[in-house]
Amino acid sequence: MRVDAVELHRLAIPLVRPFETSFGRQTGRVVLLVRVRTDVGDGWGECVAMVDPFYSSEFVSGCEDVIRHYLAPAVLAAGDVTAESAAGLFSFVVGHRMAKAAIETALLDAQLRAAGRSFGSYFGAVRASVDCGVSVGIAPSIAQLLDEVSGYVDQGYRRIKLKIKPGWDLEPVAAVRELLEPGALLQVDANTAYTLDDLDHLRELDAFDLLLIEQPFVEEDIRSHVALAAAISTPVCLDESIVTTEVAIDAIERRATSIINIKAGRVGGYLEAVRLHDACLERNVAVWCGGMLETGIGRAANVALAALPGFTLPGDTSASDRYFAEDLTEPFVLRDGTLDVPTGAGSGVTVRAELVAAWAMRPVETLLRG
Ligand code: NPQ
Ligand code: MG
Repeated sequence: MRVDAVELHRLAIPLVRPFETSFGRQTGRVVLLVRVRTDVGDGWGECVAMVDPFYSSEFVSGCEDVIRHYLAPAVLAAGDVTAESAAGLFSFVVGHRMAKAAIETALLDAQLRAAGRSFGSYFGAVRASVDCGVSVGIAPSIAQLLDEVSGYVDQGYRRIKLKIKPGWDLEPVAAVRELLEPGALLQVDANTAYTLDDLDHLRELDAFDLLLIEQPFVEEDIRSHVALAAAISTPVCLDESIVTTEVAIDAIERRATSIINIKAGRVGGYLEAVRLHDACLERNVAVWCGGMLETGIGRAANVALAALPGFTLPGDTSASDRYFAEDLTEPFVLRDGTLDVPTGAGSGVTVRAELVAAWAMRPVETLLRG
């Protein structure tokens, strides 16, 4: 297809409740959307970067700049573009995977809409619905945490993930484990808040029969994850560290991780996410689909990805109302702890133009051909 324009939309969307992690407290979601306008129709992509570089080095303004000055000009200058050719077109830019993923996803949406094919069909989905978990932020008190978790259990979520940090770990985990039914799926995510000096402390989590502990140490520190995995019985799962399929294979072979959180944005797009899934499946490493507080645009693609055969654990693919009172698309609604994989062409969801306009932080920036 020929890309005639790339649009950058920066939106601010209210959250139903603040979301606190070891790296900070979010009260709203600032999100960058990319729309491509092509000779076969339009496509949308959602950039998962946060407004600040706290989860990863990427952030909204950086992504906008990279798309504006490098990625969009590359796509606009190329005669014939496909989602499959995007990674090659972008390879002259080092890193910036979240920015690359957003524009590649927009291209894939346009291309599949034109072909009448869904993301799920294209990725290789084997399920019509996916098991959903929920990520629960650090709360002001244990009582408030239990209140929030009870609400999610009542809604039917099939797995609870607690955000932890030093000073908020054993106590909340013990309290939630006690609250849940025997055998309920429970896991924790540290977002890099610990160091290997905390090894003896982290070993105490073994008492709670957790599914996994996610990313205790910094992104680049594979060695400490190897040491922890050898010293505790709780499986170690990497999130932030996994930036490509090759890095994942290295981490698996070194036994730094035995379960992987797949986020398409973090690895440069859904095509790479499918490759990563395939590499894990081949090595018998269970994977699950992460979440980045996506609107319905990104959520639709995540749910389609989570329908692949290797996604054997419930993901952070929560319902729209976990984060937003109103979603940018038709809402994703939990049914018996699952979300349906969209079947319509492309992402299968429709972007609500009135909300894109209402939540816009600035005028749309349109990058044109020639
Ligand atoms: C994780 N997500 O798995 C991330 C962290 C995270 C659902 O736990 C704005 C944008 C706020 C992205 C807060 C979940 C965010 C964000 C947390 C990502 O580590
Ligand atoms: Mg995580």
